Amino acid sequence: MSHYKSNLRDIEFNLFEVLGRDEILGAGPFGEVDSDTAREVLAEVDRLSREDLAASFVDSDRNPPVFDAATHTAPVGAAFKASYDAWMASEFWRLQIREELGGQPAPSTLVWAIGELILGANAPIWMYAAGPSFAGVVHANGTERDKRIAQIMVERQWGATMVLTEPDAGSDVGAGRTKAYPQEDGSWHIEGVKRFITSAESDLQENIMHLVLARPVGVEGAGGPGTKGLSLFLVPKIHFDHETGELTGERNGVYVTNVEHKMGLKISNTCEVTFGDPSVGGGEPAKGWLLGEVHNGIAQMFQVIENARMMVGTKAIATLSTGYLNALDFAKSRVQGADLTKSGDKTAPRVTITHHPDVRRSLMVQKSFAEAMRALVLYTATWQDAVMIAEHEGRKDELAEAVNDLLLPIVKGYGSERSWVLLGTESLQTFGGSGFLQEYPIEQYVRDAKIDTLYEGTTAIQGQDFFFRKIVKDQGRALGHLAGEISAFIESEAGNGRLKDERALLAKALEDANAMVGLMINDLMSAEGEITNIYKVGLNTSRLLMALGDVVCSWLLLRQAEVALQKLGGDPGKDKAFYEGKVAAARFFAQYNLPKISAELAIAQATTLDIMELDEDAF
Ligand code: ST9
Ligand code: FAD
Repeated sequence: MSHYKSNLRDIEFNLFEVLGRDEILGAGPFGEVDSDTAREVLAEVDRLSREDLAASFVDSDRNPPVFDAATHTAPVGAAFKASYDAWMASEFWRLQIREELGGQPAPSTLVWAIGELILGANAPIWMYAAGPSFAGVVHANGTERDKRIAQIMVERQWGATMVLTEPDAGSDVGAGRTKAYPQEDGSWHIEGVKRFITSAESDLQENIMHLVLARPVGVEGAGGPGTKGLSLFLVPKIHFDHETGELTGERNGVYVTNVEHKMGLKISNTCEVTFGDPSVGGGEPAKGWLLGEVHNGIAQMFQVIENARMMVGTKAIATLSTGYLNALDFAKSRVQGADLTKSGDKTAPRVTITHHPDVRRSLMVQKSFAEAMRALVLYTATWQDAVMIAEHEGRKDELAEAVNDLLLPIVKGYGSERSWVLLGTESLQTFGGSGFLQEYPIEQYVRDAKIDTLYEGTTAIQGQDFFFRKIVKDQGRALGHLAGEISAFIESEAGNGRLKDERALLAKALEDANAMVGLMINDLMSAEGEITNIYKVGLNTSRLLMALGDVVCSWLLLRQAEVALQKLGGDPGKDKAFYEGKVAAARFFAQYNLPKISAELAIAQATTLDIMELDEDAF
């Protein structure tokens, strides 16, 4: 048995009993993937994840790749390679790929359901295997030349990277200094050093395509300051024939010059990459090709980033889910202490720790958050399904695009923060001292999940993106729509009287969260007169992200409870305990989390500029 404990029953409950995905499967853009196929795929990916992919999880941590500075290589090791090969051989990765690139498109909801299984079992497999998905962005934005390159990337299953970060340009991508010089043959020479680049080296693929942000030099109308002056270049590790895809064997001047030693996720190579340095490798120039022959790098890169932010949130949530299920198993068998009602009797029988109120509280915290955030991922993906269906029908679903955009920082920022914290404070804690040991997977989960609050934009960046871009710039349209859906649920008879108290809690929480948005918009407007008032907004952006995350998650769980109550009213058969668990989790989440939003509002209302005015020496 591997470390990974999946929850396929809950995934299927979301997809088919709550989100009605049967209705879109087997039709429109998803003609080749009907409901039965989707269920078969889920069952097989579930097995594959628990067995073949999870098999190398521990070895990948204990035997991480070793960087060889002489050859600029960092091979991943046989155990991980076997897991990676098993995933690629399954061909299920094609469900994320456009048809014209050899894919068999499935709804995003199914893709992220599968994503949870892979990411929970062994996340770096998904990352190293992302080359064909990157090819989708190359294809969508490319010239005929680039479209052919995209096909080659899929046909030959190359790896790919997203190359933004530099030593002095992390959150502030626009501070990047890597340059691109135009060449007479239409190519570009890239010069600079990037750092922290995921999957920039391994022995898993014959070639790696780097998608690099660099600032063009000497080109009118391009290369200015900030992110808008960045362009996106396709820079292969090894040169190849752009028609046939055959490697020429000629090395491009892009070399990995270091691989970081990390707290976790060690098999995922995090690389310093040096471009066009005459003293590195064979001193070759780093040749690149401008994607789409247009200088629109940051917007093109954000197509990758949006997908990667969804991936990071899903990874974190998947880890919390398996963390919880491991903790639950342990708690059911660990005998310690007497039942609290018999604590005065020193001869009372010892009980399993699931009998202790504080352990029950902790298990329900884990269960309710893991299931709420799974619902959040899959609900977000329903908006992506709508975007895909609209595209297929030759229209644009602007509402679906905007609501998806609004939800992404919640998936990434809220999802990673809640998961990382709960894995430590609850899942690991359930094991007592044993949780600290490498004998159990939780300590690795904690180490592997911490990165999720950091990369793809830290939580602070997610909070700012959420408020300034997804609420203010959008003029509150997507938020208004979402709040409208939640209000409709509150005012409905959902639960037939049995969710009345929880709907009242949700109503108050929504009101408080709306008041927080209003307060921050007032602070923002007042900054036109007194610029430092914008600090008040900045002091509350992460708070708002977390508060609205709680509201949305509670609403999604209560929707699930409504469905579960209906099922319990009939003959639930063997699913009785499952549905009772759904109702219990929804009630618990609302009762234990929503009242705290009033306190968060009070804190936001009391925001002053005190800490902004404090001298740095006083910290
Ligand atoms: C990283 C990788 O950390 C970690 C794991 C890698 C694993 C890789 C493998 C898996 C990936 C799979 C991907 C496959 C791809 C498949 C695709 C399939 C379809 N939304 O506000 P402004 C744009 S990588 C959309 O002025 P600043 C927009 O064009 C490193 N677009 O920003 C905008 O123009 P406009 C990750 C957005 O002040 C323009 O940017 N690093 C969004 O100049 C300028 O916007 C980070 O994430 C958005 N939310 O720059 C950096 N936001 O307004 C974090 C901006 O005209 N830092 N744009 O539309 C930030 O995000 C900063 O806020 C900043 C600020 C850089 C955007
Ligand atoms: P900084 O930007 O220096 O941030 C330091 C702290 O200051 C953070 O707490 C941050 O929230 C805060 N902060 C910074 N600016 C602001 C602000 N304006 N407002 C409020 N708070 C702020 N990058 C790639 O391009 N490609 C990759 O494949 C990739 N993979 C990675 C893999 C790993 C394992 C790691 C560790 C990083 C990876 N990154 C990658 C880089 C990653 O995206 C950055 O580390 C991240 O964006 C943060 O940048 P930074 O580390 O420079 O921190």
